[in-house]
Amino acid sequence: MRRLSRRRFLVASAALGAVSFAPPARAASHGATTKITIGTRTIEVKKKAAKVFGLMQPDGTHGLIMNAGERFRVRLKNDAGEAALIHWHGLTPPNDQDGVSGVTQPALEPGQSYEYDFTVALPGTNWMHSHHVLQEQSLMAAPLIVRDPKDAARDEQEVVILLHDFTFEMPDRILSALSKGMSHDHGAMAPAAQDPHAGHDMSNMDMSGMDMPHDMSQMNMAGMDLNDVSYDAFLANDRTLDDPEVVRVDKGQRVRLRVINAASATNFMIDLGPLSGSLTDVDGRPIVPVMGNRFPLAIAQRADVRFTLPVEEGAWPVLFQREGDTALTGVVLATKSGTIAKIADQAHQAIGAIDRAASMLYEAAEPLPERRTDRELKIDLTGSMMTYRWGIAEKAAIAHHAHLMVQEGERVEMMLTNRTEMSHPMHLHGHHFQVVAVNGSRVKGAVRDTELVPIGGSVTLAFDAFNPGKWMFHCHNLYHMLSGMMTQVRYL
Ligand SMILES: [Cu+2]
Repeated sequence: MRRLSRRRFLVASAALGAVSFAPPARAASHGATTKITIGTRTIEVKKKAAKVFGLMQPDGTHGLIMNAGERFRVRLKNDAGEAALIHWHGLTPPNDQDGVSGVTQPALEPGQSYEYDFTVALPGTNWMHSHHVLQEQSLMAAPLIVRDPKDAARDEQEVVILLHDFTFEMPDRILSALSKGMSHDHGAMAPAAQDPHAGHDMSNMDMSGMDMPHDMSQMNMAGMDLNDVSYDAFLANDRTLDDPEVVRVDKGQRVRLRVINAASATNFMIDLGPLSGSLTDVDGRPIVPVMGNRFPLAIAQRADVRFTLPVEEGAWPVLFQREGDTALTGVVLATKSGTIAKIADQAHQAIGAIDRAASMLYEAAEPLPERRTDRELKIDLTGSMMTYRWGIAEKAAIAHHAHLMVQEGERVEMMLTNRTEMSHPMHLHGHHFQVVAVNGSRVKGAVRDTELVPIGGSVTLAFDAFNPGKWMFHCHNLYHMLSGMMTQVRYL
């Protein structure tokens, strides 16, 4: 999106209200149609105005909160001023309501609307986001919370946190720089003197002062690449730690965090600081709870973390640290007279790869039923930073980029082997899968919809083919996806 001048910001602000991340007191009433408008809005990032997208209800609610068992009745209107389409990440709708432009529906042209109507059986912390060009990078994403009606009886304060990586750069320039700059062999690359975004020389590691889309500071010398893109800020509910959201809580309050990693290309580590909590759900599905104060959260994944606050006045930051970096974002939970200290937006120490954390060994609380596997797909994740061409290759496939074929009613297992030097958060639309093997060892892993396949590792995902259609299966790093790491699971 374009950078706005201060003057334009003031004009735009007059017309646009701030969105609200606070959950409404009650979920949308059963059966009513909810209007969601794809629009633009202006936020302030590090004291500069930024025009970004939003997914707003008429009352300013960002995204949607509903109850499991209700129908998802939404009228989606496009007022973004450009073609757009929204995917309901974590829901399992009929294929033609999945919101993937060019695959399940044409993108909405400006001024057009679509109606969606299907039953949502399962509760979960989900989200909605553009599945059209690079709009997700410009914050076309919002929470989609499906509450379990049984949880209404819990005395628990819900705190929804949507994370983003933010850049003032145009996303299409980032993508073109990544593909252009990396389109040479390692040794043959020369820095493009005229355009700092056009390319860079891997042999010259001193990038200080240059605004590089490919963040060389994140390169690990061991050949492991944790971050591709330089960002200007990391946002929690649209704000940085210079001016974080302060969530008012009571002493001794029970809290449920619903954390959504809506970043385009950034994995985070959740850091509860002195608090410790119980991770109860990943991608909206329950696991055998894991206690801790640091939990990894890959791109597009969600985490529900529950804890009880101390019985005293105070303020507790909930922080998110960028993988391979010191950068932090977060919100502050504070009692009425809790003193809120200034929080630095950089940690003392960088963290390493989050794919080395134990997330692959979570255990499903509601596993898939036991049954024999009908179809095994052996799939390589391919590509490199050098060429910036990424791919998904099934070993048995005749043609490169062939779709993955399944038959309705089958239990399918996809064994993903990562042949690249980056981890990849792989997302299957329309289904939940279970992690059933890690590096060849069988596990009773989490049921979820996005799994981080580690560098040099393999992960096997099982799912039941109950939902016919053409379903996207892709890396949720936006730049990897648009550089080839996407295919479809198609029903024969
Ligand atoms: Cu990827």
